[in-house]
Amino acid sequence: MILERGMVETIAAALSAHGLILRGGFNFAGGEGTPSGLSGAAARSVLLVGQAGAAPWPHFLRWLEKQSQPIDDSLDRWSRGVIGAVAEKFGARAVSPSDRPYLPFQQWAMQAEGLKPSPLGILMHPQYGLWHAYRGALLFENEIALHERRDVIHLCDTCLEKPCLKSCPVAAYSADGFVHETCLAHVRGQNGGPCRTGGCLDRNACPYGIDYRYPAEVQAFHMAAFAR
Ligand code: B12
Repeated sequence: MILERGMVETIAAALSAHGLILRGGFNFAGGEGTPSGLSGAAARSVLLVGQAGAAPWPHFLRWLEKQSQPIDDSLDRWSRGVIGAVAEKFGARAVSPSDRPYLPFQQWAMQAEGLKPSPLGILMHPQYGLWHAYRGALLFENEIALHERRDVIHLCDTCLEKPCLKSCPVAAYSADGFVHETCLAHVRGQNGGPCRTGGCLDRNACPYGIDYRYPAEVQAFHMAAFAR
């Protein structure tokens, strides 16, 4: 049985009630590395769930305010709850970017939306720039009827200045990749205040997707989780 487009649209509507969006999907070619679906058999397709800008943030905060005790990994917990409920309704298995062993979310996103990595490792989106993320995925044991994927302009190819590689005081991102320890030591240290309160300076230096840039409060939340 094929998962019809109408069903995909219904799933998208259910997610949008929480500020989440469908980030495309694809049918697995099969073979090694194919994750399992709800019954344990190999999944035939995946729909990625994520966010553009900080759209889920007010929904998440409303949920957080109702919790009687502090919650570890609260955004993950909220995402698992919301996406898990949608998965249950539509007969899918929900997975999270934080599940271990890590699932290849960025590779899936490249396949689903035709995105490519920016010099920071974060995928560059033609509209959202670097201000988007993945909160989960729905794995189905049916194939999905999907629109043909359109070619996507990779904005980093036309960006000559590359301010994203020039704004970090400790050059944690360079042509050689991301040096996690250097970034972490700086963010946690005496001079890391601007990163802690306003987010990664390199990411904020990107000229694309400005309208989707996460507010400082949201960036501080993610940075605190990163630096914990
Ligand atoms: C482990 C991890 C990290 C580690 C990377 C350590 C390492 N060198 O491997 C650390 C802790 C450094 C990290 C940091 C960040 N991460 Co991270 N991370 C992950 C995670 C959970 C697993 C990656 C993985 O191993 N996947 C398994 C492999 C098989 O899958 P893959 O698709 O092939 O993985 C690719 C990525 O790992 C990528 N990669 C390797 N190193 C790094 C480093 C960075 C900074 C990024 C963004 C990607 C990246 O290259 C792989 C090859 O394609 C993913 C979620 C996921 N499940 O993929 C998020 C993920 C890649 N991270 C993400 C983000 C946004 C970040 C941050 C920029 C922001 C944040 N969350 O705080 C920070 C950077 C800090 C800063 N300066 O702001 C997003 C990227 C979204 C996007 N738009 O592309 C993801 C997809 C999580 C999400 N919920 O959306 N991350």
